[in-house]
Amino acid sequence: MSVHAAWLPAESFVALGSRRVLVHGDGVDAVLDEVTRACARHGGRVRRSPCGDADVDLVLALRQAVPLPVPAAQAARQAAGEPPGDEGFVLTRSGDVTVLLADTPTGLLYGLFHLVRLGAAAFAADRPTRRHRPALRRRMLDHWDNVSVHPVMGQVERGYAGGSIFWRDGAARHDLARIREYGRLLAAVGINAISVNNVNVGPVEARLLTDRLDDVAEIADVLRPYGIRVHLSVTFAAPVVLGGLSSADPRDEQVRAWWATTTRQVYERIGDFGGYVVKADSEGQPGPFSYGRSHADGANLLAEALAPHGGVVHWRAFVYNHHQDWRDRSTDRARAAYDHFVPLDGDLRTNVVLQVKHGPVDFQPREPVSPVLAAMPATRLAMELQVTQEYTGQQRHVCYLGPWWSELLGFRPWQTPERTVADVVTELVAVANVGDDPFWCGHPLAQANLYAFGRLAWDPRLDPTAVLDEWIDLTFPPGSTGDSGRVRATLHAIMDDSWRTYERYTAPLGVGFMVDPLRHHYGPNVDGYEYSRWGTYHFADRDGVGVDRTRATGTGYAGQYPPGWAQVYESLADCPDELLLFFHHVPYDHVLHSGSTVIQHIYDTHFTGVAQVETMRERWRQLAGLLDQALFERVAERLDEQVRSATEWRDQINTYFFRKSGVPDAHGRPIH
Ligand code: GCW
Repeated sequence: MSVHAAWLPAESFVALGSRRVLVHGDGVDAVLDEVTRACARHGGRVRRSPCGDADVDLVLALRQAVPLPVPAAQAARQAAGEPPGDEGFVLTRSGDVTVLLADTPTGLLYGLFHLVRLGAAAFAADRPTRRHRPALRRRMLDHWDNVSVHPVMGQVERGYAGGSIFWRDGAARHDLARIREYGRLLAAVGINAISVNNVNVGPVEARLLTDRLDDVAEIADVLRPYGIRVHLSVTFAAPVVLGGLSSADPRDEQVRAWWATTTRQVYERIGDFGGYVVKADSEGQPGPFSYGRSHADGANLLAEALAPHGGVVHWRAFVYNHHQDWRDRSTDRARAAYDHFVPLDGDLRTNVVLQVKHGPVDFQPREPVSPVLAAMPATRLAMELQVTQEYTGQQRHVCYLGPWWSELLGFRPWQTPERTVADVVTELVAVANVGDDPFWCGHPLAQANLYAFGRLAWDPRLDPTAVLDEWIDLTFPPGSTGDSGRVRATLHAIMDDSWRTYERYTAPLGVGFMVDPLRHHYGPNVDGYEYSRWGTYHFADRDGVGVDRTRATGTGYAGQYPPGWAQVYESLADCPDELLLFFHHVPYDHVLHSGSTVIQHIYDTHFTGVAQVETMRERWRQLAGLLDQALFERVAERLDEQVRSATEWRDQINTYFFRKSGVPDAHGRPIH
């Protein structure tokens, strides 16, 4: 089967491809290529200027390429004001011509994909002038792809979409056509950076930095026209592993010289290389602690090597003790990133980006926002999201994450209206969810998560339901379905609330985990991590459940927030229901704001969650015959699994808590 077109099917280019289009400026090959293909397919005509500008419907022009075609020159005068900038564009009308102006080829390409999203509306006579530019400067995907197949984690760590599009069995795949298609999809949602290998860097992967650099350069060459810069995950021990030095101590002159030389060589090969991504002193990866140095020493070492070339180091804040003793109630994994990094605020070079997971633990479907994001004003921060659905159904469950990310981005750490998380971070990074699966993501509907990530990174204030609507319209355009109105309504009914549905049938009230360690975090295992070394406990006993993270009687984690939230989370009365068990250990008969007790809430949400998944499946089945058959079947098959898995979650969680508490369900439903 050929690779699915995702949100760029040929039909989505009808409005553009049926017009007379003039492209103006140099270095705009990617734009020209899109327009040429669209026009060839839909009967339009493309011209390269200068060629006279009579009889055009659309001009796509670089502003500085003077003389501009007449409609573009007029439009430029009309739309004078703030320049679009490196990645922005202006869309306007000049007489009966639609004009797109940008300062760079990438800006023009982003504008072109905006036109595709607008469809016929881009050519409406009364279209107002609008300027567009991304809110965040870097919008990045981290691939956790291994070059060699890892004996436990496979080709892609936490990958649920087949193999890697870059690597297979220890070598580069050289499937440049596929990488190019990927570049188009990413550019269409505004993603401008990717790292091409796992943050857990094995011996083969380490060599991408040196003797395997050509493989990275090849990917960079293919993605460059799409405005995407390539980054590399490197091992902190590289000077030892690759350079033959006896140490990787950041204060050692030889180590610094090794990084400087190696980095210079990278830039000689890839002039616009983005920089390094580093997971250090985390889950077994080497780091500065081995040499008694701080993470500022470690990050600055790499930043110093990258600085002369304009590169950045993404230094991950995911540092915690993964050999914890469950008997020790004073250590709290949630505290770790703050405890390690906040004291370093101001000590990191300006080309260090501290990459902070959105929550304090590990990409759970519900966690509070990491307090690190509000505590490092002198540091460049990126928030890290997980598009790959490690803890949200592994692309076997429908779980549209747009609403969750939108909540996180809109969180107000100081409770003042002005500053949200989106205003504090300079970047958004996410763990990618694609593989060599024909539908890119295993679950065709998981494409919406990748789409939404890009769109929200471009503009965090977008309404996630509207973003989903965009995705539906592009992916299932009228010509491709039997009844696009019905398809759209059904997809909204299935997906809009699917993240909350997932939350309902999994771990309750923000307590997290309860996933099965043996099945790679898939499916329930309530005590699977309870006596482990990983620091993710729920402490359920016969009287109650939850983690006391208050200052008064618990681990003190609640005190890591600015005063307003610190108080809210500290207080049993004020703590939001959805995070109650993240912050408090409470008895089963504790009454929530919703009016329900904790135990009854657990039963109710688990019964409701499964019923909702059954309804999703039913709704999907009603689309039979209206969609591409292979896509229809793939989703149908995954919904069967979602029903099975959600039922398993419901029964295990309900039974577990019934056995612990002895409290029956108020409605007498079956609990095993
Ligand atoms: O969520 C955990 C995953 C690991 C991952 C780690 C991380 C790449 O289970 O597979 O390792 O997070 O973010 O580094």
